[in-house]
Amino acid sequence: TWKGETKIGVVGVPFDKGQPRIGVANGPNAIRKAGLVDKLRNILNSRSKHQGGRLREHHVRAQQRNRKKVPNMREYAHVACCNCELSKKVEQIIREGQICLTLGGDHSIGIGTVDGHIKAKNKDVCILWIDAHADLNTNKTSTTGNVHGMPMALLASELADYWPYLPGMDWQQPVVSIRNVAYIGLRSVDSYERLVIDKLGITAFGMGEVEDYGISTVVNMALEKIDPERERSIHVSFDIDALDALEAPSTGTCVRGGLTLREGVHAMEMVHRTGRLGALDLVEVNPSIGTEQDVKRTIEAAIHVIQAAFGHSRKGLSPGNPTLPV
Ligand code: HAR
Ligand code: MN
Ligand code: MN
Ligand code: MN
Repeated sequence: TWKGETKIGVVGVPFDKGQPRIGVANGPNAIRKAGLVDKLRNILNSRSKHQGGRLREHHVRAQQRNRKKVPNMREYAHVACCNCELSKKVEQIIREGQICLTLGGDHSIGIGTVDGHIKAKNKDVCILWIDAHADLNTNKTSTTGNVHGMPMALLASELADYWPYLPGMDWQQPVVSIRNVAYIGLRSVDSYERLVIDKLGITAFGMGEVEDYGISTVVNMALEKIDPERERSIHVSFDIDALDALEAPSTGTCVRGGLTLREGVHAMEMVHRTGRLGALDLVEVNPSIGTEQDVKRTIEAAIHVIQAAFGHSRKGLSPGNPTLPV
């Protein structure tokens, strides 16, 4: 059920240092330019008599404040600084009673969004990580040193002992139990990531499971695993590369054979219907990759995913003030 007072805080994070390709920092702007905020306001207005004032816009644009280095973590100091600011922003937004929508930026920003969400909700958070990749490397297992392949490993309490001391990241404690995390859409998993998933028994629905069960059953099974009492605040971290390369070509590491937009939208509609979405990240949209058409298609896909999460209905929305023209 929709509560009239639903509020949204939108945070743009033009951050690209978690991966090597130029352009992903322009993701937030490109998504906003395509009309995201108006579309979200329309959804809010159609759901309530109170018009306006329930969507706020924010930006996190952190400057590197130290030169600390960690082996095999590229641009470590940038990642640490940006996420520190982002965590505080997300925490504040959620404490104010808003659902936090974060626009990336690369997926290294998931460190800060999940951390902020957990701090605001005192740990009672479960995570749906919708991605082609598991993002579960440590600096010892990563073959690239790109931190966008590491956020889940930084967040998981079960992996805390596998990290060295991380200077400037003391604010971030690995407080998420991996038992409260489910993956959907995996199809490009490194060998150490697979080892960790199997050893720890992480709930992971790859494209094979989506094929076997269908997206609806997969989402239900995932939520049943990570939120059996149906009481937790849900954090969805949606990497646009979870979608098939044909649906979302403008992203740094696209992989064929992924989710259709229909499946992505359906998953988000189901999350919306729980009434417990606490935060949504939409990351890795890179407007510098591909043709103009590719970029347009990718941004449209991102917007459809976001709209579904906030209650847009493919069945159509009734007007806010329900009077029939006569
Ligand atoms: N697993 C690879 C690495 O660690 C690739 C990471 C891919 N990038 C992402 N993450 N977009 O979801 O470098
Ligand atoms: Mn630098
Ligand atoms: Mn990712
Ligand atoms: Mn990915």
